[in-house]
Amino acid sequence: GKTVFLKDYAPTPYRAPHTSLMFALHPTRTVVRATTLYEPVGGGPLELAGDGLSLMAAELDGAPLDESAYEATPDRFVLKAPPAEPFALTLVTVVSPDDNTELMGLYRSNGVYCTQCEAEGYRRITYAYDRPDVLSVYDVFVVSDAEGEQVLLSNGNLVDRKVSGGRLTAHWHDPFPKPTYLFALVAGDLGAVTDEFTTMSGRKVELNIYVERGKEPRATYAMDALKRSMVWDETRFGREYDLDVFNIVAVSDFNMGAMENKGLNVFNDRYVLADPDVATDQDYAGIETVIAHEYFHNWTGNRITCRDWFQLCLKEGLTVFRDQEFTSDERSRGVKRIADVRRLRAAQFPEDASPLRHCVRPNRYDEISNLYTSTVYDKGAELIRMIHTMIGEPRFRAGMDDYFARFDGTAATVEDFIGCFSIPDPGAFMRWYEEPGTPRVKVAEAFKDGRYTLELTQVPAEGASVKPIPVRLALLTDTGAIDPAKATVTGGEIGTGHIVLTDRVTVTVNRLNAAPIASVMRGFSAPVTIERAPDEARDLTLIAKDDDPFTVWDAVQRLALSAMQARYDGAAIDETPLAAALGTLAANAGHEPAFRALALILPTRQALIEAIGQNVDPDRVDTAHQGLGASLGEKMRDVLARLHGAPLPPADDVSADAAGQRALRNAAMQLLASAGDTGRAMAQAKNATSMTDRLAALGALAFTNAGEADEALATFAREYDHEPLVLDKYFAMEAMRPDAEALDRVRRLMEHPKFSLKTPNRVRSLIGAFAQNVAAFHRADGSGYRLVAEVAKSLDKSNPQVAARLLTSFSDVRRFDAPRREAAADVLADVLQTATSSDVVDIARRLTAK
Ligand code: B3K
Ligand code: ZN
Repeated sequence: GKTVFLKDYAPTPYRAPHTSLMFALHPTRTVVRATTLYEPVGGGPLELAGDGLSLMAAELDGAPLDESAYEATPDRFVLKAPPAEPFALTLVTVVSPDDNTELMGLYRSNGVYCTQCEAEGYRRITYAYDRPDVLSVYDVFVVSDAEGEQVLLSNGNLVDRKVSGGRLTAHWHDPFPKPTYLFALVAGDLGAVTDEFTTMSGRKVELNIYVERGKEPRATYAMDALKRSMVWDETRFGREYDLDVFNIVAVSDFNMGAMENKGLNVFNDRYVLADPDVATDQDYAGIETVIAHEYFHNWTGNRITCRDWFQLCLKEGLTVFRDQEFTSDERSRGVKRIADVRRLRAAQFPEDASPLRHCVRPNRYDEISNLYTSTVYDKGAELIRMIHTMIGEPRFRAGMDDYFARFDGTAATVEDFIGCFSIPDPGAFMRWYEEPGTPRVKVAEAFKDGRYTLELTQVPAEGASVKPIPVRLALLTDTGAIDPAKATVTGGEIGTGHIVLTDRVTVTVNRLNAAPIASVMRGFSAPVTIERAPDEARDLTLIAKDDDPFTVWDAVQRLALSAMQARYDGAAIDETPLAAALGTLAANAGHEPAFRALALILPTRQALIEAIGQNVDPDRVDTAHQGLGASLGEKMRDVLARLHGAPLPPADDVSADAAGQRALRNAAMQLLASAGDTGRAMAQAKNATSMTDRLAALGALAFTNAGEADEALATFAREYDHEPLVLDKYFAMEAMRPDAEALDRVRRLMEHPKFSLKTPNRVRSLIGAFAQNVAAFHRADGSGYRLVAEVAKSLDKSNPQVAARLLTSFSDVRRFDAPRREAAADVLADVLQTATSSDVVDIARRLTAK
């Protein structure tokens, strides 16, 4: 691969206003006849991208091209001297879907033909300007000679479907110009759930979700989520769907979650299929989110796309923000915010501090597939959220309306987007996009002679500059929050409900009887680390009195994390006050069950590792984590037992409320199991009526190393041997068990008849989960590193994207001690030396760079 730089961006010398594709489908010899209309803008040679292609024929305006007129290699097609007037270039290529193990371009999953083109998969189908700023109207003819009922799909509206000469042809027309990465085709024998939606202007849209035959009943929740997404985008953003039909197809072999191809979304089936027997509440929530996310891309991504891949966050960060808002409106805003912060802290903050760190809008890349990161998606969404916080919903909505009005039908940039919003200092705000790293905000407080001062200081990440940080703040007293009008603020811009911090802000309040309690960064108003002197009394007060779900939860996290860290340091502190506060919070029926459940979940091992910072001993991390669980479980035994004894909602009630009730019961069960009370988990593992409860019970046994775990898991595996998505849960749980056998167990499971390196879901569930098992992956002898590297090396040949993703687990090795760092460095050096894919080489190179 070659490094691509943002500064080198230049438009193409030809436009491609129309593309006509004809696919004669065949498992190993699919013939693709592509006719593209090119219009000169600048002129000169027409240089198109390919990837492993073989050209069968080339025609210009319908006449065969002389071989001297062009140059064709697997990776490139050049028409040396194109006509000065618009011309039609026809290129015929042959591809083999069955041999496509990379799952990019045209491949088959369980016998179903499907495509994945983002970011650069289209060039594995035919030669093209395979870049997002070249927009084309497509006509696609899908031809199949297979027997039986064949579903033949592409983007847009169906023009015609007919049988002639024993062959079935479907003609699709997509009137909306789109880049190659949004092209899709699906063909095969599939079942469907069908519904209808009437848009706000009264147009009827046919909705179909295609799944493996027999699994149709499992697609009804996805359909419901789709219709709610369509309503929400109309209400919240005024955005209406624009084609006559919206199709979703679920496939079992897919590199990521799902893909927003225009009018034809293709999904990893784990984000479509659900019923309470096989899917957990978390799975339902995941389906709702991903269905919404891909649907929302129709406007943010498809109608307005990206000028180049450096602008990826323009569609991804914005669309994540939109799906977060959807979930907040549909479920609980407070709970959703906490869930998103957990994810950001667990994935993005570590990434932003690792050798893989990059800007939300990077200015260079070696392999675009490796830029689909938590930084682009989740931090990208945080940047949008800060704009929203700073200008408020009405002005945010006006900015979005302006963005849609001005850029519909174009390929835009981050600057185009930012220019639509009336933020105070857009130039300063752009630094959030252009500099990596997590800023820190230091909080210092003083109280003397009735005068309270709060000082906020920004400490930029290494090498980065000061940025505008919206800080939502409340000063709590016994008689309520202090009226902001009574406070004096210096050094920062005051907005509605927030202060914009640049270098330093001081908030002063006079004539007070006692120091207020500062609730800082309410709603997690910016993606920063908050640095505050430890103060147990303050955090206990916040837990008891604050009314912002995030700051309450964060106070719990702070106390639990310092207790855990004290254990790690061998200096356990008195955990009674924390247990008491947590018990009261968890039992408080005035809070939503889902929120109380989140409060009962201990900070992750990852959080402890980050807090320790360097020379981490993974075994002590495990001991500290389990020790705190045992201690809190013991101290809160009565409350927890009552919570676990609460009435169970019906298994088929998958609403957010019911899910919250189950989550609370199960969080209580988990802590009780940590304290040695595994009896209830055993009973629940046997008698559970939902997968949520079943899996929670198994987890309580497995994650506390209960003696009963082996047998309970074996029973589970036998029972669900024919349910791939459940088997994935089984593999993941075995891989995550924090006992000494984890590595051997994973090696054994790699020989399991149902394990396969060909299915990304399976690889992620066994090997990806193993890499999250702190003590096992970071074994002192390096055997955990070798296992993951071995798998990555073998996937480097067959599916480089999945291989590269696995390798990113190595990015926090630098937190561990020298022998581990050296063991990992050896393993990575070997990977770098033997790897052939640009995906793996790029990650290995960055991880080993000095
Ligand atoms: N846009 C796709 C991700 C494509 C990843 C390509 N390697 C899914 C999404 O973000 O909606
Ligand atoms: Zn997306």
